[in-house]
Amino acid sequence: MDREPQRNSLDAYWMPFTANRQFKGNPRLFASAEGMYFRTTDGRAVMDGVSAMWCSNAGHCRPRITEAIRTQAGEMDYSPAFQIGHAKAFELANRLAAMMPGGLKHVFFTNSGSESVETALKMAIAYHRLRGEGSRVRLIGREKGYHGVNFGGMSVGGMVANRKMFGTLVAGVDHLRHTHGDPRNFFSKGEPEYGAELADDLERLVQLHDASTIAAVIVEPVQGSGGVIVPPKGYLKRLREICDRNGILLIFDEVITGFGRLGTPFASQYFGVEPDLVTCAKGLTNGVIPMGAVVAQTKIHDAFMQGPPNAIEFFHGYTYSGNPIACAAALATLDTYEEEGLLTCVASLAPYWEAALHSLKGARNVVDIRNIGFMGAVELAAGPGGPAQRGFAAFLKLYEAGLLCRTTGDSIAFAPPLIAEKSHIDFLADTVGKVVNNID
Ligand code: PXG
Repeated sequence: MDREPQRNSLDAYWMPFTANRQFKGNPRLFASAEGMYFRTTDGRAVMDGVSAMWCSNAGHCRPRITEAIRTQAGEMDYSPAFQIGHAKAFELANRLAAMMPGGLKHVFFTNSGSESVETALKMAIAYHRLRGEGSRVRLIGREKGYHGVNFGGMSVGGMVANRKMFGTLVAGVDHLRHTHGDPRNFFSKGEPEYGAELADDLERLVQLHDASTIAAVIVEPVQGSGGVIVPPKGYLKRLREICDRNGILLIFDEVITGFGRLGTPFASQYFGVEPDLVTCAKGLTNGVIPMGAVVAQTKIHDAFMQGPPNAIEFFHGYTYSGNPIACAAALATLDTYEEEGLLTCVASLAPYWEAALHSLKGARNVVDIRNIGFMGAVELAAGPGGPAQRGFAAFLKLYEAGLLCRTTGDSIAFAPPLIAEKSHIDFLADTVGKVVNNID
């Protein structure tokens, strides 16, 4: 049954990353979802242009996943995460490791992208210490990066609004410059030409601090929340080389880019760059049940496996690490991806997606368009009311027009479910064109 909360009952729920007062004055409520569409409480269909929040990669209410959750809930609802195991957690770890390149073979479960990031940062620092390089404690992130909202991720993150209210953050963190905004790269299709040398910022930080103090660099292979910022050609390879030369671990935060978003299982395969640690979440369970994971290179895992056999090797974990219902959902999600070829299908439709998005060049106030795989952003010039006003207006008008997107500042971001067909892409581009042309 669809239930619409009374106006006067909206107050208690303090909504995350939401303009609460605006929302509560004019609520947007979804009641159900299927495939490419949500349905609102007043019965309108809204096409999902952003996999809900970059997570519903296989589309909504996929029967296999729903059924797996139902069955698991009836069979074993919960099992302790520490010192006890259950079969599905091991099966899932094996399946996930098999999807990864090279030596990324060991999986640690979390419940979100934010927790995956904290876990990876802790692994990196502890790894160096275990190898007798305890001075390597510095962490390097990147401007405009998003690594979740916990203290470590917030500290290495580079989105100003997410950081400025929360004090001094974690000490010993530095940032590479972001790669956005070179006018020569505006309207690039896929990876932009210019800016690989921005990776050399890491060399400068090595000069400044000395390599012996730096534990790890964390980057999103493609910055998602920052507004779909695609790395310049050669940038990630260069970062890898600098890390290698200086004994610094490279962490890819694949919370958004994982699970087929670029037409390969992970972005690491797309760019041909193998990191030391990969963080993921979202698409791991198709967004249905909270779950994340960190996948570590064997050398990192093995460095922990020392000391007396009864000793706990890594003092870290969550009550819900490897939760049985989450594992069941993830296994059914991976089955769905495999059966339908969803981890690679984007490769064939990406050119169509690219052309559709770039057809919006010339629409009102559009100053840049970026795309890669099934990700894309249409950036509008800031309006007279200041930054982000026009972006938010676009979000609201697109929603009214039956299309869900996300906005960051004045960039409208898209990441359709991987099941999207040409007709969905056409609707998306058509709707964006009409809406944007009607925003002052
Ligand atoms: N890393 C990356 C790269 C992310 O994109 C997180 C970590 C944190 O994940 P959790 O599960 O803790 O939220 C994210 C999350 C948006 C948007 O539209 C992006 C995220 C979440 C919600 C909205 O930009 N990314």
